[in-house]
Amino acid sequence: MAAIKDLPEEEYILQGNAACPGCPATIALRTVLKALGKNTIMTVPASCSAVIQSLYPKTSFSVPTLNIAFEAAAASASGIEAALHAIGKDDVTVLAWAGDGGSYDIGIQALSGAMERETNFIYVCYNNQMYSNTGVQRSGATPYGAWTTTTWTGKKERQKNLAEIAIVHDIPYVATASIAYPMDLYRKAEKAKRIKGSKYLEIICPCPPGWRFDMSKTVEMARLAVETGSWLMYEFENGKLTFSGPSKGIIEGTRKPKPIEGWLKMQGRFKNITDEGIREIRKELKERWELYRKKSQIF
Ligand SMILES: Cc1ncc(C[n+]2csc(CCOP(=O)(O)OP(=O)(O)O)c2C)c(N)n1
Ligand code: SF4
Repeated sequence: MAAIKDLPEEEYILQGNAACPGCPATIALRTVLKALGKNTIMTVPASCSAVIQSLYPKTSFSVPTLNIAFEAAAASASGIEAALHAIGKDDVTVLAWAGDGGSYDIGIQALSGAMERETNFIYVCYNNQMYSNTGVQRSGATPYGAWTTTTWTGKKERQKNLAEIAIVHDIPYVATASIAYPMDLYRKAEKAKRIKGSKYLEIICPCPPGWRFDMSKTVEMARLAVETGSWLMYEFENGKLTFSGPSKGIIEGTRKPKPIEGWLKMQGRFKNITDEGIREIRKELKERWELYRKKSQIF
C-alpha cells in the first residue's frame, strides 16, 4: 500500500470522542485499528485512551473494549487470549493499548509476564513521554531535561528503553513507529497481526498540552522527533534489526539529523533547558545512535 488514501475506509474511532484537538494517541489508534480490522478485542488501562472513549454509556470505539486497572493491560490480554482459545476462537486479534506510564512503569511486570508466557497478542505503548491523563507527571519515558509537574526544573535522569526490554524477552516482533509516518505504522501493525506470539509496538505520540505546543503541530512534532534522530523507527524480527524512514539514513550515516535545539525550542516543556542540558541531550542521542549502529552490524 503506497499512500494514505489507500488505507481502509473503515473507521473504528467514531466521531464525538473526548480527545483533545490534535491528540496523537487518537491518530495512532485510528491507524492501528485500520490495520487490525474489526475482529479485534482491545484492553485499555487507566490513561487518556480510557477517557477518549467518551462518557459511559456511550463509546467512540467500535471494537469490543475492556477498561481495566492501570497495571493490568498485558495480564488482561493474556486472560482474553486464553478465553478465546478455550472457546475455539483463534481468529481474533487481542490488542493491549497502553500509555507509557501504564507500560514503562506500572504495567512493566504484567507486560514481562505476558511476553514470557508467549501470549498471542499485540501490545502497543503509545508513548507521549508522560502521564497525560492526570495532568503531566514524569514517567520512565520522559526525556532528560523535560519539565513535568513532578520535574519542575527538568528531569534529571535519562529515559529507559522499553522496546529494548521487549527484545530481550525473545518475542517474534518488536517495532517502533511515529504517527507522522502512517504508512510505516500501518505496515508494522498489519505485520504484527500476521505473526503468532507476543508482539510489541511503540509509537511516539507528541501531546500538545503536555509537551506545550500548539495543537495544529502534532504531526510536525512527530516528524521532527524522527528527523532529529530523537526517535528511531525500527523493526526487530527473526533476530534482524532494520530501520525505516529517516532513521535508516541516520543510523547508516547517509543522512544528517536535523539539529535538536530547534525541535526542543518548539516545546514549552524545554523552555528552561540550559546549554549544558542541550549538550547532555546531544550526548545521549549520539550514544544511542552509536549503540544501534553496532547492533545493526551484529544483528
Ligand atoms: C493504581 C493507579 N494509580 C494511579 C492512577 C491514576 N491514573 C489514571 S491514568 C494515569 C496516567 C496514565 O499515564 P499513561 O499511562 O502515560 O497514559 P496517558 O495518560 O499519557 O495516556 C494515572 C496516574 C490509577 N488509575 N491507578
Ligand atoms: S492530553 Fe495528550 S494524549 Fe491525552 S487526550 Fe489530550 S492530546 Fe491526547
